[in-house]
Amino acid sequence: MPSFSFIHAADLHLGSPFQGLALKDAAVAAVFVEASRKAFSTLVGLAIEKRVDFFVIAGDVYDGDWKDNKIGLFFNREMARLERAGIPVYLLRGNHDAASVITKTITLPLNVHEFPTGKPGSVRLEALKVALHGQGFAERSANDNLAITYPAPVSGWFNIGILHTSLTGREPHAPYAPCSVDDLRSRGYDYWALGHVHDYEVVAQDPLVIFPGNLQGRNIRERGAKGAVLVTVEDGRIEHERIIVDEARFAQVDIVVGPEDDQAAILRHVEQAVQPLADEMDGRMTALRVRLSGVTPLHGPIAANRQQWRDEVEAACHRVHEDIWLEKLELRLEPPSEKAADADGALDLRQLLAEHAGDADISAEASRLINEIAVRLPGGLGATETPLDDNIDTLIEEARQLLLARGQGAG
Ligand SMILES: [Mn+2]
Repeated sequence: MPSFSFIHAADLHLGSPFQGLALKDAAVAAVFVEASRKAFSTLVGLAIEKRVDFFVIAGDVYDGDWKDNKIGLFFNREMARLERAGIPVYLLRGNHDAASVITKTITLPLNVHEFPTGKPGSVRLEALKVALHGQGFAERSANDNLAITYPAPVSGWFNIGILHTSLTGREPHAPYAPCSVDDLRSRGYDYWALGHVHDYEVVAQDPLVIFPGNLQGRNIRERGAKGAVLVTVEDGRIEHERIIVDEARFAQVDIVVGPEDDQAAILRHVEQAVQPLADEMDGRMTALRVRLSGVTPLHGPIAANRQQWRDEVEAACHRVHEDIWLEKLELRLEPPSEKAADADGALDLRQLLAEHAGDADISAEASRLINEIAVRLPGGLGATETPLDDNIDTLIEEARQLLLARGQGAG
């Protein structure tokens, strides 16, 4: 069997809105806005440099329908770079760029092969003895098990299955094209190039089943290094290696504040917690969420002076590295318990709030209100799956903190 190598990427989400809303600095925000495209250009450059034999994209090239042709023009330009380098591209549509979702088109170069959406299709690369099998999404939701309808392997060849799927479920990703690893195994292929899940994961070894994750984190839920996978096959032996291409990064540190910590001590904790990030960011701009938890008498003053504390925490980050920017200061602090403070029968706000923590009705009502507000926000934010950069529990917790701080102030 001939030796060859290929890139396995997925979930480019070109055109995705940037969700680091708390990043106030326009120059910093601009880096993140451009990051998804830069990351893809970097990957294309590496594919050319490493002279890979072909390039696979397992769905969600686009985040959704294009506002205009800008995104299509960008993708065409990158595909044309690969064409001039003699590298064919095999891709399919995922839930975000399903055939029914994307209404605009730009003619792509002839090196780009798209798998059909109605049924699985196969491509044979005679010279390499490689067969690729794939089926794209016709609609945004694909509820059928697509994998089990994939064709039998080409005997004696290296067979690659390409599929956009959540497998048996990968929270918080929507359950599309559900299937088990055994379903994949039943096809008798050598490699499964999956897409949809945004975290890198080697799901199985025999055969290799891999989610490369997305190329670039787009919000605080997509933290850490991002990239694609370089697969090399030599004498029938498969090696795989992560290729990190993200341009900017999201990260989070959790800091537990002690009751005796004053402001200077808390900021020192921040600097200590941030140092390891600075050591591994490797020139990338980092948007950092700092979460403060623990019991402190400063609970009230911090919540009441949130902006000042936010800026002090960002200043502490900059003392460690000039390119670490605060995405958000998340407060989960608790005041020290006040014994018998409410013995006179006054409303115990804290206890009342604690009783309703995690209440499903409150979550549902909050979700409804947020969605109502989100669709009125400018910039098309309401069109995305998650209008705010936080989950409901975090938002409710913040509301609770604010209420408690005000309650303290009034008392
Ligand atoms: Mn997807």
